[in-house]
Amino acid sequence: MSINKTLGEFIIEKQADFPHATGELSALLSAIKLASKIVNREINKAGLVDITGASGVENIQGEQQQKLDMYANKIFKNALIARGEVCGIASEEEDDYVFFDNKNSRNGNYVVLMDPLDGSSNIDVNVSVGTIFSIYRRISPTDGPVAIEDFLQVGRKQVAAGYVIYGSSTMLVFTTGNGVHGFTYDPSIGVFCLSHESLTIPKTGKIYSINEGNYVKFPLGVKKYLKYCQEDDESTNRPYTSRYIGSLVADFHRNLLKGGIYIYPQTAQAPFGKLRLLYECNPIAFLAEQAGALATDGYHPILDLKPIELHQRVPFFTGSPEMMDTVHHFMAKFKEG
Ligand code: AHM
Ligand code: MG
Repeated sequence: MSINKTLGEFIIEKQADFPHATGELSALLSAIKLASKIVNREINKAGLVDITGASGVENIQGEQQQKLDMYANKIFKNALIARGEVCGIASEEEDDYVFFDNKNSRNGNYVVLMDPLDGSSNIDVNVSVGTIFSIYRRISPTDGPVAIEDFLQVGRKQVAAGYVIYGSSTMLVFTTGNGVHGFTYDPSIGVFCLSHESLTIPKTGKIYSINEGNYVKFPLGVKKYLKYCQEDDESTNRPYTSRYIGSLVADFHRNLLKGGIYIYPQTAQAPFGKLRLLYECNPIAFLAEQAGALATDGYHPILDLKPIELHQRVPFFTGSPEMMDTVHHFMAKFKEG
């Protein structure tokens, strides 16, 4: 039996490739690794103990927080506070950004933005969920408090990003701007092992992922593209297959491995779509581009959008480059308004 490199070993080995190789980013990634193991343990108990279901609390966006949303937020926050490299976080589950105003953390060089448990409404029915994280270097002076500008940096400034998928197996997939690498968790020894080095998305695929229940509200370009996906054409492998889990991390992960496209578009009722630019789209877009995929709002690269507020939403299109070229063609041709 071969023994794979562990995530810890990989991080140390690649430390010199990191944009600022002081060891701080390695320590920060270790904190994320630890928190994800704890969250994984709790998710695995869902159904046995009273940790599923709504907490009775709404987040700032008016959505019901699940008990596990709040638990995961606390675990990731505590793991990051404990290390000292991170001076503050912004989270889908927090109303505002949080300054880690303690001796250990306040001078930290990094901020972390996260969706601690994405797709959490899937937990009650034992479907995959994920954690998404995004790491930036702080731009405010280290002798003062962290500032909103630290969190509203353009996505291209990310120094690392990744996700944990709590699925049939648990995986941590991340990039520091030198490719995308995936590690599968071996629960028997409590270690993430390198299983998918230098992941690249197939240039095209057969899968489209979108919540088709919203079809009548979609922009014309998306409707036309969906019809294109469903038409017969042997030369382009159509009709495509529709696959939608409703858990961004799981839908993206499958498409990354198999080739495909994921779309969460704007509608007349939700002109910016549903997904959050800072906690979901930017980190996934960084991974996507590093894996040879594209990620846009239907027109512009996600990583070039200048954020204007923490909980900002944005239409999200990501996937195999040839499929993305085609959807861009439809979006431009049938642009409304
Ligand atoms: P959440 O952050 O509240 O869990 O919502 C994000 C999730 C994504 O994981 C998923 O892609 C999307 O919401 C599904 O939304 P819908 O049920 O509208 O298709
Ligand atoms: Mg989410």
